[in-house]
Amino acid sequence: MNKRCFIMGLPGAGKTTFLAALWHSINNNSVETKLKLNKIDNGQYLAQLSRKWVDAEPLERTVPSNEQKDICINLIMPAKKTFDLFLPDLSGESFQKQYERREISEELVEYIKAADAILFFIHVDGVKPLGFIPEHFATSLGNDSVQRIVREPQKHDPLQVQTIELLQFVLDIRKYEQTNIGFVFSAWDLVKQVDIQMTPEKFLFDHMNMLWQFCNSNPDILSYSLWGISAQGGKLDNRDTLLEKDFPIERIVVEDAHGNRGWDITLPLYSLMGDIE
Ligand SMILES: Nc1nc2c(ncn2[C@@H]2O[C@H](COP(=O)(O)OP(=O)(O)OP(=O)(O)O)[C@@H](O)[C@H]2O)c(=O)[nH]1
Ligand SMILES: [Mg+2]
Repeated sequence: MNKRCFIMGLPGAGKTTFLAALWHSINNNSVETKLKLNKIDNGQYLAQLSRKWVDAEPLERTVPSNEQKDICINLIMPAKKTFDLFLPDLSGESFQKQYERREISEELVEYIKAADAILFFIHVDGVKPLGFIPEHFATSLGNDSVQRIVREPQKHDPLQVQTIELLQFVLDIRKYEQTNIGFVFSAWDLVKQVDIQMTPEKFLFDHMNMLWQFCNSNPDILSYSLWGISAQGGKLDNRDTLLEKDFPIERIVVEDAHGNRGWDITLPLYSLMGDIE
C-alpha cells in the first residue's frame, strides 16, 4: 500500500526541520508515536538531517539542485498495518517560483496530482500585520521627494496571499477534486512565547483571516486541519537550552487546532492519511 504526502511551503517554512524531527521520532523506540518506522532502503539523507537536529545544529537550506524528491519510508501503524509513505523534501524556491513566475515543472504537477494529502508549512515569523499599500511601497525621505520601493513579492506580499495563490494552483491542477490539507504553523514556540493562550485555530482566524475565509468558503474542494508545531523546540540561538533536555524528543511540541498539546510529530501525518486499509 502506497500513500503520498506532498510537502509544500515557501523558503524557510520549516519543512526540512519537520522531516529531521520526524525521522528521529519514528526511529525512537522509547517513545510512543502513532507511526513508527518499519523499514527504509535509503535513509541516509534523513539520518544525516536527524543527527544535526539532535545536536541542535542549523540545517542547510534545501536548494533546488539538492531537492530530495524520492524520500519513501515504510511506516507501521498501531494495528500493525504497514504502508509506504512518499514525502519529498523540496526547496521553498520551487514554490516561490510557482508564485512569482507562474512556472512549475511537469514533475511537480505529477506529485500534486498523485498526492493523497498535502502538508502546507507556514513559518509564524513570516505572518506580519497587514498595512496600507502606501506604507509598504513609499517612504518619505524627509524632504518632499518620495522614494518608490520596488516590489519584491517574497518580502512584500502577505504570506496569506502567497499561500492562497499556491493553493489555487494545487486545486486547479487537481481539477477541483476534494483535497485534504494540513496546515502546519511552524516555529510555534515563537507564538506561545508571546501569547500562551493562542491556539492554531485562533491564529488562523486572527492573523490570516483571508486564508481562513478561503478555506471556509470552499468546503466542497478543500478540507483542512490545523497544527502548531515546534519541531526544533526554540531558536537555535538558545542551543544550550535546547540541549539541556534529557531526550531531544522532549523539545518537540505538537498542538492540534484547539491547543491540545503533545510531542507526537507523526500525528498530522497519521490524521491526514486517513484510515489505511
Ligand atoms: N524557533 C523555531 N525555529 C524553527 C523551528 N523549526 C524551524 N525553525 C527555523 O526556521 C528556519 C527554516 O527552517 P527549514 O526547516 O530549513 O525550512 P525549509 O522549509 O526546509 O526551507 P527551504 O529549504 O529553504 O525551503 C530555520 O532557521 C530554522 O532554524 C522551530 O520549531 N522553532
Ligand atoms: Mg528545506
